[in-house]
Amino acid sequence: MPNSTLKERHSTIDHNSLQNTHLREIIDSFAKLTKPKNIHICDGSQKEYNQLAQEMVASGTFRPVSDRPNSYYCQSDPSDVARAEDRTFICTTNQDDAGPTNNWADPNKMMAELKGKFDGCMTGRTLYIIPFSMGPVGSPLSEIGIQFSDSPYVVCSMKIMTRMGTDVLDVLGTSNNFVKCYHSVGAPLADGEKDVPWPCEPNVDNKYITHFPETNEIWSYGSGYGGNALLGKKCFALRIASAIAKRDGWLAEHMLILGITNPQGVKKYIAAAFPSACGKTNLAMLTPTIPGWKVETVGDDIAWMRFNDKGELRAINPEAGFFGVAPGTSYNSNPNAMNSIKENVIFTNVGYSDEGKIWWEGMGEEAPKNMIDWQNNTYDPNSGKVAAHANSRFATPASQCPSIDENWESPDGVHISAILFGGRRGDIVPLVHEALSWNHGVFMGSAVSSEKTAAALGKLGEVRRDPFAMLPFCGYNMGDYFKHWIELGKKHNTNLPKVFYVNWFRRDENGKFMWPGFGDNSRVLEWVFNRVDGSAKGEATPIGLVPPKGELNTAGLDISDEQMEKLLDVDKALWLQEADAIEEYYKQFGAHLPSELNQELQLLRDRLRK
Ligand code: GTP
Ligand code: SPV
Ligand code: MN
Repeated sequence: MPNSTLKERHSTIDHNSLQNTHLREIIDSFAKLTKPKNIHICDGSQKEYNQLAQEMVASGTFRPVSDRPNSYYCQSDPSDVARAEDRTFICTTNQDDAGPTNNWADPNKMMAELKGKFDGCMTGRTLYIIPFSMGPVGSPLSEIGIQFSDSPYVVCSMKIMTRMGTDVLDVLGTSNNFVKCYHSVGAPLADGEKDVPWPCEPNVDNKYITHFPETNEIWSYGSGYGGNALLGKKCFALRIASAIAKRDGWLAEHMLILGITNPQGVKKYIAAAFPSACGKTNLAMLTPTIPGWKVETVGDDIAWMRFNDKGELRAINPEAGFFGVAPGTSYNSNPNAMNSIKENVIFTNVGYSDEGKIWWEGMGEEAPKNMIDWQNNTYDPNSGKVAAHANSRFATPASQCPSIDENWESPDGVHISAILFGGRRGDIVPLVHEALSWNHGVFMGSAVSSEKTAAALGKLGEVRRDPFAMLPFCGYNMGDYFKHWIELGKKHNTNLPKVFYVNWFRRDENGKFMWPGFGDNSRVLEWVFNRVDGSAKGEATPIGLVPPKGELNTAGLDISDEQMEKLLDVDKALWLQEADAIEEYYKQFGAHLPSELNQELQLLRDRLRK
C-alpha cells in the first residue's frame, strides 16, 4: 500500500510510521473517503491538549473560564444539545438481533448511506486519530478503541473522559482488536470559508449514530455533542460493549459504582442503574447526612461487571472522567462534584459572565450581573429563559473528585454487593423496595419506568419504560439481554448481589417531591447496606421488601411518620394496573422474553391479589 501523502499537523507521530498495519490501512481508506486537509495522531499529552484548546480559543469555539485554571466554556449549536435517540441505529444482519426497542438498519444499506455522507465531509478540516482505552491502560478488563474525528472539541473531551494517547498504541501493538469509531461533525469547509464556533449538521434527520456490533464499528455523523460524539462513552462502552459482553459472559451497564463504609469501618460496593439525568452522578458522589457513614466514588455512569472465580460480581468504571449534568449541581446538593470542577474542565451550554465565570440554574450562587446564556444571548433574569440548557454539562477528570475511591482504577474491579434500579416516577413506586430473588430483581430491572429528561432530544416528562436504564444503550435484542441477566444469575448463584428499586422522585398531592434526596439518600443506602449484612429485616409487601417502621433512619430529618408511610406505600390496585401495563409492554419481545419474567409477573399478581 502506498504511503499516504497527507500532511501531519503538528502531531508528534507520523501516521506512516505506525507499526499497526490495520490502523494504517483504515487511516488511509478513511482519509481517502473524508478528504481532510491535515491529519493528526493524538499523543494524549497535556501539551497537545493545551495547543488544541488555544486554537479553539482563537477560533471562538472555546472561551477561557477565568476562575478555574485550564478550563473552557463552549456553546453548542442549538440543534445539538443532547443525544439523538431517533437517529441512533443498531445495524445487524438480522433485524431480530437488534430487537424491538432499537432502531434497526440493514448494515449494507446503512454503510452505503454513510459512505455518501462521509464522502468529502472533512474537507478543509483536520482528521484527528484518537487512540483510547476504556478501563485502565493494559488492564485485562479494558478494551481499546480508535476514534477518528474532525472535532478538536471531541479530542479534548476524550482526553478527559478516557485514557487517551500513545501508551494505548503501545498496548495495542499490531493487534486488530480495537473498536473502530468513525466520527465527523458533518460540516465540510470550502476553501476560504470561515468556520463557525460549533460546526455540525443542524438538521437532526441528517445525523447518524450508527453501530455495527458484528464488526465492532461505530459511525457517527453530524453531531459534536456528548454521547453522540464522544464515542468511547455510550456508543462503545454501552452499545458495542453490551453486545461483546453478551457473547463473552459479562455485563456492560449504565450504572454508577460507589463504595459505602459504615461507622464500624465495614465497606461494601453498590452499583445503580438510573436512566439519563435521574441521579447517578449525584448518588455516586453523595455526602451522607447520617453521622459516621462514608460514600466514595468509583464511577458515575458506566459499569463493566463480571463474575470472578469466587463467584463475586466485580465492577470497573471504564471511563476516566465525569460528563455531568450542570444545572442543579451546587455545594449544597453535590459538593464533591463542585470540588471536582475547579480546574481542567470543559463546560458546555451553561451561562458565561463578562468576567469569564460560568453559571447555571441551581448552582446556589446569585446569577452574575452581565451574562450570556447558552445560546449566546444576553441573559435576562426576568425573561423566564434559562441561562444554562437543562442538559448542559461539565467534563472533568475523575481523579480530581475528592470522593474518588482508592480502588477506582483497580484492575480487578470492586466487589458489588447490591444493585439498585430506579427512575423518576411521581407516583406508585415507593422510596425503596427489595427484590425477593435474583429473577425478581431482573423483573424489576426489566420494568424500570421513568419520566423522559433533557438528556435526549424529544418530549420531556412522558413516562416510558427504560429497562435497566439501557433502553437507548443496549446494542442487541432487549429480550436476549433480559435472558443474559437471568442466565448469569443461574450460573453464579452462590454469591449474588441483592437487588433493590429506589425512587427519589415520588410527589405529594401538590406535586412536591416528598423525599429530600441527595445527601439524604444515604439513609436508603444505609438500609440497603444493613439488608446486605443481615442487620435489617425488611417487611414483606406484594412488590418486595420495604423498611418497616423504624428501620429507615430518619433521625434529624424533618419528615412525619405519615409522610414516610406515603413514601413507602404500596397501592395494590395501582400495582395491579402496573402489572397489566408490564404485560402489555412485554408483548413486543415475543419469544425473546425469558419465561422467568412471565413467571415473576404472575407471582407479583398472585401476591397483589392475596
Ligand atoms: P446522566 O449523566 O444523564 O446519565 O445523568 P445522571 O443519572 O448522572 O443524573 P444526575 O446525577 O446528573 O442528576 C440529574 C438531575 O437530577 C439533576 O438536575 C439533579 O439535581 C437531579 N437529582 C439528582 N439526585 C436527586 C435526588 O435525590 N432528588 C431530586 N429531587 N433530584 C435529584
Ligand atoms: C446520558 O445521557 O446518559 C449521559 C450523557 O450520560 S451522554 O454522554 O450525552 O450520553
Ligand atoms: Mn448517562
